[in-house]
Amino acid sequence: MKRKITGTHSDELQPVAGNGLLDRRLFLKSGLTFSAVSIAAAALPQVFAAENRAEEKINLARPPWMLKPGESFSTYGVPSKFESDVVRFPSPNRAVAGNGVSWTPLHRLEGIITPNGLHFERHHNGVPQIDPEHHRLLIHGLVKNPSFFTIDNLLRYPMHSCICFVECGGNSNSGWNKSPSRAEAGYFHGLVSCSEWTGVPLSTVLDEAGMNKKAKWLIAEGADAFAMNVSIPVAEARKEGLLALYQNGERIRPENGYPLRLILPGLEGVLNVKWLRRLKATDKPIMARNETSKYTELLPSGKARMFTFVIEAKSLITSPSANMILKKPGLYQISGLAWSGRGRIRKVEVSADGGKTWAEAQLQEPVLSQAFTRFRIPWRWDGSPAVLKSRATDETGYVQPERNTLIAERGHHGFFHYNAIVTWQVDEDGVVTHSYDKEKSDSNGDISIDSGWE
Ligand SMILES: Nc1nc2c(c(=O)[nH]1)N[C@H]1C(S)=C(S)[C@@H](COP(=O)(O)O)O[C@H]1N2
Ligand SMILES: [Mo]
Repeated sequence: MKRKITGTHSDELQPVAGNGLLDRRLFLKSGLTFSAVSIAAAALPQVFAAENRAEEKINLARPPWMLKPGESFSTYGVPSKFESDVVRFPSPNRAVAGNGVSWTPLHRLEGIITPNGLHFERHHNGVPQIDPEHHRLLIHGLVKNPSFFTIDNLLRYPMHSCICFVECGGNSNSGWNKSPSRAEAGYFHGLVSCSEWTGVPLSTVLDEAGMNKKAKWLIAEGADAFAMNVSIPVAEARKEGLLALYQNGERIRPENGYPLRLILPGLEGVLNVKWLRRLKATDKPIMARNETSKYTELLPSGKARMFTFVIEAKSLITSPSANMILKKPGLYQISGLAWSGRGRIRKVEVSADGGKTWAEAQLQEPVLSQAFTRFRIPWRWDGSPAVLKSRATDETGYVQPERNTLIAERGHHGFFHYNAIVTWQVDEDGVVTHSYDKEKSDSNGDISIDSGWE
C-alpha cells in the first residue's frame, strides 16, 4: 500500500486509497514514526472542532436540566429516553407466536459488546419461563457416570469467561436475494451479537461423567416447548464449550437461555442450545430437523453442505450504512465490525471506490478470537457518489469473498451461511443504500426476509 501523506496541513492530507480514504493512523495520538503523519494526526480533531464552531455559537446559559435536582436512584437502570428507538427488530407477521427472530440494531451500537437487552433472538417456540430451582441438566448416554446437575451445583464450579459472538447460520440471508435488501444494517445482518459469557467449562463436566470411547457426538436438548436438539462433535464441544450461566456479568436473560445455555465459540448459533436440559453422548449424530431439513444446502457440484459448524470470516461497515444520510461533504469516520469463527481477525480493508482500491483499517483493541472486532478508518467524502465496502481476513488467511464469488461457489440454493462483502452506495445527496456489484448470471429468486424462520 502506498502512503502519500506528505503535507503538514490537514487540508493537504492525501488519501491512501481511491475516493478519499485516509491513513488509519490519523486516529492514533502517539507512537507515530512519520513526522508528517503526527502533525496531520493532531490536525484531524481540529478539523472536526472547526466544523462545529461554524455551526453553533458558544452559549454559557444553563440548560433546563441544570436548574433543578435530577432524578433519584433506580433499582435497575434503563437507557436514556432519548435512545428509546434503539431497539431490536422483531420479525413481522409471525404465523406462530414465538417462532421467529429479532435482529440486533448493529448500526446503532459501538464498541464490540452487545447490550443484553439488544442481543438478537431466535426461538422456535417461544421463551420458556424457567424456575432455576426446578431446572436440571442431565448428562447420559455413552458415559460412565450418568448424572444430573442443579443450577446451584453448577454455580459452585470454577468458572471461565469468554468474550465471543453468537451468530445464527441464517444471518444476512437476504443477501442471497436477487435485489439488495432495503433494510438498515442491523435488520439485515443483526442475527449476530457479542457478549462476555461466563460459566462452567463443558470439558469439566464431561470429564466427571467419564466419556465412553465410543462417544463421538453429544446430543444437546433445550427445555423449550420446541425441545430443540442438535448434534455436536465431542471434540468440538470439549475445545471451548461453556455451560454458560452469566451474560455480560448478570445471569443470562430468559430470551437468551436462562438459566443455562451452551456456548460454543465460533460455531453457528443453532448449536448454542438455550435452556439446556440434556446432553446425551452417542456414537452418531441424531439427524435432527435443524441439521437435515434446515442447514443442509445443495451445492452446484451436486454435493450437499451439511454440519457446517464454523462461522466464516465476515465484516460490515456499520457507519455509514443503509438508510443513513451524510449531511455534507467532509471528514467522516468509517466504523464497522468484523468476526470469524476460526479465530482472530488479522486485517480489515476498506474501499471507497467499489473495490478498485483498498486501504487497511485500524483494528481497535482488544482483537479477540471468535469475537467482534471493531475497525475504523478516516474518510473524506467529496460529495460525489461513492461505493463503500469492507473485507475481512482472519488469522487462518481466509478472505471474506465478494458476493459474486460466493454465489458461484454455493449456487442458488442458499438460505444459510451468507458472508459476502457488503456494499453500501453513497449518492450525491449523501443517502446510503445497499447495493450489489454487477452480477454475471444471478438468476435466483427472492427469499422473503422472514420466510425461512420456520
Ligand atoms: N432450546 C433452544 N435453543 C436454541 C434455539 C431454540 O429455538 N431453542 N435457537 C437456536 C438458534 S437457531 C440460534 S441462532 C441461537 C440464538 O440464540 P439467541 O436467541 O440467544 O440469540 O439459539 C439456538 N438455540
Ligand atoms: Mo439460528
